[in-house]
Amino acid sequence: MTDGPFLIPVLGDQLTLDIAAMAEADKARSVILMMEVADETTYVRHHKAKIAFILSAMRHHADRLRALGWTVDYVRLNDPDNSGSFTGEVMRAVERHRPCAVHVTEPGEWRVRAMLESWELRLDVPVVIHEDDRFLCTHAEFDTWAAARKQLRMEFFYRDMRRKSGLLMTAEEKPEGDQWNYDADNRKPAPPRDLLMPQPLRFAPDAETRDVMDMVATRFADHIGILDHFAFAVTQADAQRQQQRFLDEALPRFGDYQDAMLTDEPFLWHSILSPYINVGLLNPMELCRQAEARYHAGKAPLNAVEGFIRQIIGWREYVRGIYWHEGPDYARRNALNATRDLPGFYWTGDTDMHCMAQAIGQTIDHAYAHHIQRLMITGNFALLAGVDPHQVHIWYLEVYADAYEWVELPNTLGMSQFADGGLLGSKPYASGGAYINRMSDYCGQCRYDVKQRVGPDACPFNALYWDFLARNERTLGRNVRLALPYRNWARMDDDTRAAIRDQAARFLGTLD
Ligand code: FAD
Ligand code: DLZ
Ligand code: SF4
Repeated sequence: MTDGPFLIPVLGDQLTLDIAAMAEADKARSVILMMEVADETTYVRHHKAKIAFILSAMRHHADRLRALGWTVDYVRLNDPDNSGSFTGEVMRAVERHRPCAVHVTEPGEWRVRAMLESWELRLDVPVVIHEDDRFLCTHAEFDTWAAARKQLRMEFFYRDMRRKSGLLMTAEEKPEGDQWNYDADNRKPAPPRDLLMPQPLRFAPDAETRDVMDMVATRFADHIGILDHFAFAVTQADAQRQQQRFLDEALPRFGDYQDAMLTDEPFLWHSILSPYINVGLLNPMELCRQAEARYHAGKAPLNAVEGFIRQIIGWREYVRGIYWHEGPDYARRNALNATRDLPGFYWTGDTDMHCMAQAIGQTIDHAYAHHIQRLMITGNFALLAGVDPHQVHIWYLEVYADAYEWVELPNTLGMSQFADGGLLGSKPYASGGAYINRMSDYCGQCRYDVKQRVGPDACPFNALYWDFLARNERTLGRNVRLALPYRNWARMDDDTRAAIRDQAARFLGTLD
């Protein structure tokens, strides 16, 4: 043990001033290490805007820490001696600073966790890994909750989180409004176009962000996405401005139009806060408390506020719990044995299916799509087409600015692709064109006819939906929640069924 400083590595999604490893640290005796490294920028081929957002937010965070009196050792991606990995950079920093110990906050994925756990042996310095306390539910609490149950349903987990946080709970410990969940009120279809729609704030890139964008444009030219529309906040202050914008202008209608989709309207009444929450610029509990205050002040209805809070203390906490509970092999599950390659148009948006072109096009433009586009458009199509869920997982991890494995993987592999065999959802999120037509204005602008199942103009989602059920009857046929569609399939005559399957086969043939 030396009498050197404490070395505190802060990773790119740990941009919170009081991140666990720093909470007890003494500024005068600590060196914060921040590392832009090739491994992290290329372990998947992230969208250009995702890389630019994270690196610029890291640089701004380092500036803020320095202004607050911390010593920050910041390694840039293009530094000539950059070793390219967290481990290599921590080893170099240990040489530079001769620390007495390394304190780090646990990372957000198994891959990086394995790295951190190897450090003590490799560095010959004590390494303390602190639990990330930015979540409401600890790993131990989730494991205890899961151990006591046969089925790990989000709804019951969520109720526990409501009780634990006190959010939307009455003095009698009852749910506000006497109901836990107002989802049934949150399924309004696409709204009229003349309804005033709140657009998210756009933040003009400053000189530092422009530098990062130039570097990203050159170094990651072959990654998906464009930087032309880059307008993310890269500081806590700006992220808080977008939080305020959401609470003031979008939250009141968030519930009503949560599942709606409109052509050329990527954002609707969504918050566009996930990139900021996930890197640590925004505090999710603080955000929930502010949303709750809007309800009590009569500024937003209960269905909106409950729906929003459920996404954060329900879904977000729940998928994180599942990710760590299920272990690193979760990423390899493939309950429906789906093996098709992801079609090339997922990288270009070049398809006649208007719904897919819209969801993928805005993903390329903004590194953003809202939940129902991810689940019921791009996810649904991959599920129906039988795409290898691991390839689908990698795509989602690459293309969204908010994508980190702990949150992306259970959403993709579990919720969207049913590859965990129903751990997350009691039935697959599979649908034909009728659902998309009900919730959006897409079909009216499509070259396909959503009402047709077969023929050259038939909406591909229709035949693919029935083909998916037929193909997976052995695995899904006894699922009570699919009893009705399987009965409808059985009622069709042989010729109709053969024509639908033939239609699906011909369409799938065009994807190969
Ligand atoms: P809003 O609609 O405004 O929701 C508010 C907040 O709730 C979000 O910012 C987010 O923090 C949280 N939230 C909502 N739904 C979920 C959910 N299912 N899981 C976790 N948190 C949720 N979210 C990510 O943060 N990262 C991902 O990599 C990611 N991958 C996804 C992949 C698939 C296939 C699907 C179906 C969903 C995925 N989600 C992911 C969840 C959700 O789609 C995004 O959180 C949401 O679209 C982000 O946009 P927003 O901030 O406008 O969300
Ligand atoms: C996603 C990402 C990228 C693109 N680049 C970096 C980086 O250069 N340095 C860094 O510290 N973090 C980066 N990240 C986020 C990390 O991948 C993330 O912190 C780990 O996945 C652990 O959760
Ligand atoms: Fe999508 Fe089918 Fe509607 Fe076209 S008709 S937008 S492919 S659901």
